[in-house]
Amino acid sequence: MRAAGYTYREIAERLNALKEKYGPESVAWYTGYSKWYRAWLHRLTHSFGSLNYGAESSVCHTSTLMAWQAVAGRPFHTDLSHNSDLFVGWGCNTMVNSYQEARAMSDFKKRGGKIIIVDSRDTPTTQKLADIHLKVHPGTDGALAWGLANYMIQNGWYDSEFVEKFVHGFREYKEYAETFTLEETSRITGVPSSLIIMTAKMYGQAEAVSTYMPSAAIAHNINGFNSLRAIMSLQVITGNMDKEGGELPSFASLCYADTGFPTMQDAFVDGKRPKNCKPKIAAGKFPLWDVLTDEFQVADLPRQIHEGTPYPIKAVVAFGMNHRMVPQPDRFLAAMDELDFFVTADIIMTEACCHADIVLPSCTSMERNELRGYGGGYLTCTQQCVQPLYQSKPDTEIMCDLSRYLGLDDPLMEAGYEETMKYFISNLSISLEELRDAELPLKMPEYIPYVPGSLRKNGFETPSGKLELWSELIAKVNEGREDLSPLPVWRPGFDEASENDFPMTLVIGSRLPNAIHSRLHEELPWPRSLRKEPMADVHPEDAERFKIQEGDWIRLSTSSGEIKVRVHITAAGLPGDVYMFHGYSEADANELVPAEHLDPYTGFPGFRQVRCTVQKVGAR
Ligand SMILES: Nc1nc2c(c(=O)[nH]1)N[C@H]1C(S)=C(S)[C@@H](COP(=O)(O)OP(=O)(O)OC[C@H]3O[C@@H](n4cnc5c(=O)[nH]c(N)nc54)[C@H](O)[C@@H]3O)O[C@H]1N2
Ligand SMILES: Nc1nc2c(c(=O)[nH]1)N[C@H]1C(S)=C(S)[C@@H](COP(=O)(O)OP(=O)(O)OC[C@H]3O[C@@H](n4cnc5c(=O)[nH]c(N)nc54)[C@H](O)[C@@H]3O)O[C@H]1N2
Ligand SMILES: [Mo]
Repeated sequence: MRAAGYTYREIAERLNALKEKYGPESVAWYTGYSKWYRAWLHRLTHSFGSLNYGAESSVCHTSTLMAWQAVAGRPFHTDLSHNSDLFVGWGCNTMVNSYQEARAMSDFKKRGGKIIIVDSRDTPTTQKLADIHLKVHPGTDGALAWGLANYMIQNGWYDSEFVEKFVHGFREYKEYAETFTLEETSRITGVPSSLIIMTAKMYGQAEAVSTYMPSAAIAHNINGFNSLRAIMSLQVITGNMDKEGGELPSFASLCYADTGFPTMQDAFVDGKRPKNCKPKIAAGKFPLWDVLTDEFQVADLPRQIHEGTPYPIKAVVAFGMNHRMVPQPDRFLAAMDELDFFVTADIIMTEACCHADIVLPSCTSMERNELRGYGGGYLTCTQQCVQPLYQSKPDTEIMCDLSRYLGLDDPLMEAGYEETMKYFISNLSISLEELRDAELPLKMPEYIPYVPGSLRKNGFETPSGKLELWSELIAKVNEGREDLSPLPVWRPGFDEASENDFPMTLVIGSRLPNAIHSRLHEELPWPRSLRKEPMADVHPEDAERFKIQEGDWIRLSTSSGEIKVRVHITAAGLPGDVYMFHGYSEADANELVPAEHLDPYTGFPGFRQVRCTVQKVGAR
C-alpha cells in the first residue's frame, strides 16, 4: 500500500485553507541535504503560488557561490587535471571530507605540483599533502588574503596587464590592502611573516594557480563571505581567472552539475514561477542573499514563524529536515511546534518527524530512479534495485501526487515523475528509454565544452563587465543601509560575549571521517563506535591550564548555553581553540551558537568562531 489518498487529501485541504486565509506565502517549503529532487520541490512551491522555497543550502555552499557571483558574475571552479604549478587549499581537509578531491591533489603532487594548505589544524591532508601549511587562527583567512595581496602588490608579484584589462576596483583594493602589513597580518592570523613572504612569492610567481574554496569551513563565520571574496581576489589580481590551470566558470545545468549540455531544468522551475508575490522569508534582513539566490534564508524562519512579521508563516512542508543542523536547534523545533501545520517526508523517523502533524515515508536511492549528469557531457538514469518498500515513494512522486491533490493546475507535475523526467531531457537527442537501457552514463551529442578565455573576450557577467574587487552589486544593495561593503573588508568574527568570561574559541563542525552530519553517528553503531561519545578536542596547553585530562567530562559553555562532553586532548589545533562536531542529540554544540551570530551578507551562521570556556565536571 502506498501513501494513502486520505493522507494527501488532508494535507491538501489544510494547506489550501491556509493559503485561502493567509496567502500562499504562509506555507514554507524546505529541503535538507538531498539534492536530486530539488527542482521538483521548487516547481511545487511556485505552482502553489509563492517563492518560499528554502534548503539546507542556507548553511552550505551558497556563500561560496555568492562570493564568486559578486567577484566574477558566476561561480568558478578549479579543475586539478589541468596543469597548474601551485594549488592553494583554503580550509582544505579533503582526505576526510572529499576523497575524490584528495586523490586529484595527490596525483597533482605526484606530477610535481606544489601544495599550500591554509587550515587552523594539522590534518591528514596537511600532513600528507602540504608543502606549506599555514596554520591560521579560525576566522582569519580574510586577513591572510589581504596580507598576501599587500605583499604581492608591493613586490610586483601580480599580473598588472590582466588587472588593467579585466579588473574593476584595483585602486580601492590596493589602498585597503596596505593596512595589512606583514606584522599586522602575522599578529591577526598567527602565521609567521616568513611563511607569508614565502607563500606570496610562490603565489605571485607561479604560471597558474588553482585553489580549493570550501563550502563550509570559511563560510561558517560572520565574516565568511568577505573572507571568501578576499581569497578569490587573489586569483583575480594574479590573472588566474578564466584560464586553464586556474579558475574556470561553472554552468550548472542538472542538479548543481556542470554537465556541459543544456537541460530543461530551468524551464521546469521557471515554468510556474508566480508573479507579484510577497518577498521571500528574510529578504529584507539579507538583501544580498535575496538578490543572488532563488531560495529563502532559513536563518530567519523561526523568528518569522514566532513573530508573524513581515507576514505570517503557518505551515512548513519539509523533505528531509534535520533541525540539529542550524544554530539553536531547540528553538528551531519549537517554531515547528508553533505552526498550524507541519508535514515532513523522510527516509527514517527522525526527531523532527516526531514533531510533525503528518510524516510521509520517502524511499531511498536504492528504490528509485534518478537522472544524473556529470562533467564532460555525461548523463545517466540510475536504476532502482527494488521497488519502494512498504508505503514509501520517491520524493518526486510524492511531490507530483501533492500537486494533483492540491489542484494546482500543473498538468506536467500531475502526469507523474516519469513524465517530468522526460520533460527534463526533452531538448536532448536521447530518450529516457535509451538512457535506461545503457549500462553506463552516455555522452550527450549536445555537449559543448567551455572554451577558456570566452568570458575575457565577451565580458564577465558583473555590473562593470569586469572582475570586481570592488563590488558594484553590493554597493547598490547597500544603498540606504550601512552593513555591507563593496570591498571584502576583514573584521574579527567573534560573537558579542565577553572575552573575560569566554576566553576560548569554539569551532563547531570540522568533519570527522566517521560522521556525515547526524546521519552516520547518531543511530549507526559501527561508525558511532569510532567516537562513542560527543567529544571536544582541546589543546594540551589549555588542558593543563584548566586541569583537564584525556577522557574527563567537561562543561563546554558559551553565552548561549552549555553542554557536557568528554575531552580529547590533541595538539592538532592551536592553543585557545576547541573543536567539536555538530548534530549529537545528547550534547548538541549548535545550541551554543547565538541565534543572531550571522553573516549579514549571506545569513550563514558563525559556527566556526564562538567565544567559549571549559570547566572540568568529572573524571573519566
Ligand atoms: N555547527 C555546524 N553545523 C552545521 C555544519 C557545520 O559545519 N557546523 N555544516 C552544515 C552543512 S555544510 C550542512 S550541508 C548541513 C546539513 O544539514 P542537513 O541536510 O539538515 O543534514 P542531514 O543530517 O544530512 O539531514 C538530512 C535529512 O534528510 C533525510 N534524508 C536523506 N535522504 C533523503 C531522501 O532521499 N529523501 C528525504 N525526504 N529525506 C532524506 C535524512 O534522514 C535527514 O533527516 O549541516 C550544517 N550544519
Ligand atoms: N566525513 C564527512 N565528509 C563530509 C561531510 C561530513 O559531514 N562528514 N559533509 C560534507 C559537506 S555537507 C560539506 S559542506 C563539506 C564541508 O567541507 P569543508 O567546508 O571543507 O569543511 P570541514 O571539513 O569542516 O573543514 C575543513 C578544514 O577547515 C579547517 N578550519 C576550520 N575553521 C577554519 C578557518 O576558519 N580557517 C581555515 N583556513 N580552516 C578552518 C578545519 O580544521 C578542517 O580541517 O564536507 C562534506 N564531506
Ligand atoms: Mo554541506
